[in-house]
Amino acid sequence: MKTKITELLGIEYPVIQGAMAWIGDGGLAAAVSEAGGLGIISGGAAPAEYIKEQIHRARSITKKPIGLNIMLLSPNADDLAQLAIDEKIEVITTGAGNPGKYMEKWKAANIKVMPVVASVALAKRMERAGADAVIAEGTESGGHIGETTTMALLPQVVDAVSIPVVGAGGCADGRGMAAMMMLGAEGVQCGTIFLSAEECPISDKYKELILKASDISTVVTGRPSGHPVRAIKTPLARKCMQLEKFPTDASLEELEAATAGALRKAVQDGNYEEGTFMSGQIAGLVNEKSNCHDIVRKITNGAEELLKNAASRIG
Ligand code: TUI
Repeated sequence: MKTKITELLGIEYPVIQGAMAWIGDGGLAAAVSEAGGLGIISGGAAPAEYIKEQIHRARSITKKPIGLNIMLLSPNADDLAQLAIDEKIEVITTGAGNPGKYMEKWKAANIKVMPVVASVALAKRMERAGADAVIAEGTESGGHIGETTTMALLPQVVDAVSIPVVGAGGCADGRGMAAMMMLGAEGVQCGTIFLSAEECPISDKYKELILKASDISTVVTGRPSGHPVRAIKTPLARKCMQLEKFPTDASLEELEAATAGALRKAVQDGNYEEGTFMSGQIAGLVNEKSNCHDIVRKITNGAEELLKNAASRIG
């Protein structure tokens, strides 16, 4: 499948694995890249030394391009920004902020840069700053999110910039990919579907919650703190919802204490009571265990068939 994104990144299928903190390690990223998509090692809040190990791990598994996501709220963002250059990472994606201050040195190092944006304004700013593409991420996504849906955001970003746009938020199969391409996307970024991959290093409990999820299983918490996060409705998410109803200094402090380290508790320990199990709204469509190769093929084959036969829908 050839699009502006496969050409730009030198990959076979325009399917990018969404960054997932504590989850997107060298093993998962290498499996997605080896399948012909683009695997993304997820910096999260991890120290540079750990991420360097994951890059080396991925390089030992695949010769194909690998991406690194830099979560801009991380205290280690500066270190990871330099690590990507030192380790000759092919592609950088960013999240949760504006990576403008790093753009010049990344471009000088010949790295392809694709910031994740949740608004038209940031997409335009990123194009002016020299981004090679943008990833327009709708509020259907898991983790830290913006306010606008993929259906509304994607075509508006496509109209606002001249660089290629990748769609994200709500895509787990060929229908989602075909829909995003009809809205003008040159590729898709998927996170939640990769939680069902055997190469994905999450606890059994996390996997079970995703496979059992329905259309209404996720909730958004964290709005009062300015960092809304979508995750499965578990005991901790319910507690956050309760505390957020009447935000006070004391309840916000309690929230911060309860959510600190909660993603790690979900990913590594499978702690149902105290974990934050980040997930997109499309989890209801993720019903079986799979692997990265089959996931990438199923999404792209499905989209290809739908797009090729699209004319017959109105015949
Ligand atoms: O970044 C993400 N998803 C994430 S980051 C993350 S780790 C985290 N956990 C708890 C709280 C905060 C972070 C988990 N999931 N997606 C990309 C994304 N970027 N979504 C929204 C944004 C965003 C929001 C505001 C980007 C820029 C922005 O404003 C920047 C500016 O200066 O205008």
